[in-house]
Amino acid sequence: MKKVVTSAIIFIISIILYISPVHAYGFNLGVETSNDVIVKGGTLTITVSTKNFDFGSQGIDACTGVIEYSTDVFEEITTSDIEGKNGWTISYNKGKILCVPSSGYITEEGDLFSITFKVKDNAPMEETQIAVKDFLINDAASGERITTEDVIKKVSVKSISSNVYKFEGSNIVGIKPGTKVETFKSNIIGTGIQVFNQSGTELTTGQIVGTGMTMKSGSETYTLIISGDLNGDGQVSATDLSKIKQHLIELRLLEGAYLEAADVDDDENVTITDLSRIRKAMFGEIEL
Ligand SMILES: [Ca+2]
Ligand SMILES: [Ca+2]
Repeated sequence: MKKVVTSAIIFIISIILYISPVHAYGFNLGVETSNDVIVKGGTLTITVSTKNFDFGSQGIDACTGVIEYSTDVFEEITTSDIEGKNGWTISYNKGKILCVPSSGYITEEGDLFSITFKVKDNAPMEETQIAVKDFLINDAASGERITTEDVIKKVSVKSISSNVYKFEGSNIVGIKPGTKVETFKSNIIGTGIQVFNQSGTELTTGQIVGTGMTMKSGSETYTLIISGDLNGDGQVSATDLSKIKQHLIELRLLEGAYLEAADVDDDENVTITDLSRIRKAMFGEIEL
């Protein structure tokens, strides 16, 4: 009888242990880059952070990981290129990174560190990637080491860039209506910049850049997108309002650069909200 009771108790304890929820700690890595496009001789800063932070009562007190990058594209990074954030101190050697709090424990998600990469003067013009891999965080209370998925960020090496405009694939966006060609060129970092209109004629000083025009630098060609300019004259007027109306009722659909230019609120769709903003820009109530 005693044996049966003992067996029953062991069985019940086993069941309780089995169904008890075991708390699983976890986090995700966030990796933000300062640019999608990098230029030879320029810099790129990446910031690594924790997201969806779920750890024990004491928080975390150490993390480690590996930074992988192309030494064809970037100069080798050293400790002086890495800045600890939010109380983290950083040790680094040959891709291995170690983070320890300068004091106490870290109990909230946030930035861990940033790294400034220097792009080599002779970097090949191609897409490259920076990977943050094999990341482990120590849960201070339990001593459990928690891992997460690797993060890979891709950036393209080009001969040109801009602090004012954005490069999206082969498009340049963020150009304000009414921008003269000389102003546009002064906002581009690079040499040998030429701008051509939709018929292929080079623009001269004083002329205004329009949607669908192209910028050339060496062998690279980009299409200009001027927000709200749907007919390519570089201004926002009744013609552009008419164009978006025709698009919305599917009478005459906008395509390519002109479709991009119509999405003035940048939500990936052309809607009556975009029409509203183009109308307000026409009246001078807002700037696109
Ligand atoms: Ca226009
Ligand atoms: Ca839109």
